[in-house]
Amino acid sequence: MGETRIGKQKNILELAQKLSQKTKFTTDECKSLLTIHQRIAALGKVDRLRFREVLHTTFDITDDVMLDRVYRVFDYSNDGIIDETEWVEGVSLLCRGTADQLIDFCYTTYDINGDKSLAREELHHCLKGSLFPYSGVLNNDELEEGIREIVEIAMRKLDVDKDGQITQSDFTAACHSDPLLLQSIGPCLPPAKSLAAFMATFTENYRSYTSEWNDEWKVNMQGVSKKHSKINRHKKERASVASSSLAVPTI
Ligand SMILES: [Ca+2]
Ligand SMILES: [Ca+2]
Repeated sequence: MGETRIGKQKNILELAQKLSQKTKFTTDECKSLLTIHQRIAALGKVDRLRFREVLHTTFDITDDVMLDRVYRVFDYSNDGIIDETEWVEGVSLLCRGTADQLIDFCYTTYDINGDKSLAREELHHCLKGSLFPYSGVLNNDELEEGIREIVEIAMRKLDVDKDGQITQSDFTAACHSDPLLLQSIGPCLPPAKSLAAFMATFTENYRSYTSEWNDEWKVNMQGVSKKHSKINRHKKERASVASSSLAVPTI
C-alpha cells in the first residue's frame, strides 16, 4: 500500500513538473490543482455534468448555455472527460491568461462549429441563455424577438469589417477597443471575485477582486504598463516566481 501511495505521489510530482512548463503555474501550484482534480474525480468521473457543477459552484458561471460551451472548450481532446491536463491548462488560462488568451478563449467558446467564424445562428444559441430569467415573464414570441434584437446589436458591435460574419480578427479588434465586449456573446469567464476566492485556496499569487482588477485588465488590453498599482506588484512577483521556477517560457 505504502509503495503504491509513494508511486502515486511520484506520478503527481512528475505531471506537476510537466504542467508547470506548459502553464502559468509553478510545480507546487500544479500539484495543488492536481489534488483538487483528484478530489473532484474521487466522486465520479469528471464528465459534462460533474464539470458543469464545478464551473457553477467554483467559478460562478451560471448561464446554462455557457456552462456547456466552457466544458467543451476545456475538453479539447473531445473524449467527454476533463482529465488532469485539461483541468490544469484550462484553469491556468482562466486564472492567468493574458488579454489575448482570454479573447481567444471567449471566441472559441462562442464558435460552436469551430470554423473560426461566428454566424448569427451561433450568436443566437449563445445569447439565448441571457433571456432565460425572463422566460416566465415574456412569451415565446417576445423571447425570440428579444434574442434576435440582441444578436443584431452584437453583430453591429463585433462585425468590425461589416462582411456579415464575425471573424476572430473582428472579435479581437472589437475587444481591444472595448474590453466590455469580451463577454458580450455570453458570460463564459468566472467573475474576478470567484476567481480570487478559488486561487486563494492554492496560491498566494492571485488577483485581488477589488475594482483594481478590472482596471488592470483594461490596461493590459491596451498594452499599457501600469507600474504603480499594488496589483502590478503582485504580477511582478508572480512573474519572478514563474521565471525562476519554469525552464520553458509559459504560454
Ligand atoms: Ca478530455
Ligand atoms: Ca462558427
